[in-house]
Amino acid sequence: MKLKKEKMIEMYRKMLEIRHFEEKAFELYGQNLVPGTLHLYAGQEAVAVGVCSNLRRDDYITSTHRGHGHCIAKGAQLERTMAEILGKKTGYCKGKGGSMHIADFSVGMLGATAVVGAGIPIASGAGLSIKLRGTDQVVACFFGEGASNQGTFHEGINMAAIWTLPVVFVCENNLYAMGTRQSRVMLIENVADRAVAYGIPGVSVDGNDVLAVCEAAREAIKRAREGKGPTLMECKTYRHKGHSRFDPATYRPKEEVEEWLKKDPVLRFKAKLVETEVLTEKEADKIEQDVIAAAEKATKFAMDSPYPEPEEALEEVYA
Ligand SMILES: Cc1ncc(C[n+]2csc(CCOP(=O)(O)OP(=O)(O)O)c2C)c(N)n1
Repeated sequence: MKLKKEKMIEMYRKMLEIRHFEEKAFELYGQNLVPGTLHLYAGQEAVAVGVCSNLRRDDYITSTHRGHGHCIAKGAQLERTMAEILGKKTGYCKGKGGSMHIADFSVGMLGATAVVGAGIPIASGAGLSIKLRGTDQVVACFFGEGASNQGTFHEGINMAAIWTLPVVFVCENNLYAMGTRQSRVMLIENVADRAVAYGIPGVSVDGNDVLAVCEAAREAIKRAREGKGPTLMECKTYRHKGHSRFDPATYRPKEEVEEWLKKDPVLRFKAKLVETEVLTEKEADKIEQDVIAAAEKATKFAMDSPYPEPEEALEEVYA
């Protein structure tokens, strides 16, 4: 696949944005400034960016409890995303959603959800709405391999398959659902193999290679946009940190963690861009410095923003 230089640089910038944004959020969590918890996305950036780089602004995504990376990849602003994580009034959901329930309809981000697997039927519902309205939008639905053992996976994908809905189901297989290793709860290695049960294509890719993810997603999204129905795409990846902020992840062998850290998707893409002379080392570093400054600016915006007033607690809350 031949991508334009500008496109690859943009993808690199987005991956860095997610990484550095999260490092700031992690720091703020340590200072007790983040209400609730925070599920880190570091290590999985190539999935969100590889998929979303093929999407239009009016396409949709659904996300998980690990939601801010998807949100940023789909085009959400760092400022309002950070404000939401800090529970501030200027956040996308006026501080009422936090990291696990963040949504930004203006960029087609239909929402993160704390309920594992809950985004899958929502994605199929959005796909049905596209079909009924007769537009050529598509939906990318992100979820983990743990979620693929939920009933919603079967129901949501089967429905999308029989109704030929324009949905790309993106399983981020990071090997662990909290502390449970995939091999303890699944007898198959590739979640993508489950596609055969629904009569749809299944594809498994290196989820730490943003170009591989981008290429596989491009095919699947093209297929969906042309009205040919859903694809189940599995991206093999790894989270660098524990399940959520305070999980030391001692259930993972040290050697395994070290092996995966060597495959860091951000560093790998940087090396590729330098090696193929898309960027010089110096240009790549300049982009990173700019992104660090943007993450600092977003943090300042969020810190300076007010909390919602107590009397606003029930406003705009659906019941
Ligand atoms: C329906 C439901 N069951 C259990 C939980 C508790 N829980 C939160 S995250 C998680 C693991 C999810 O694993 P996976 O889908 O692989 O996503 P990952 O965390 O690896 O990104 C579990 C079991 C939940 N939030 N919702």
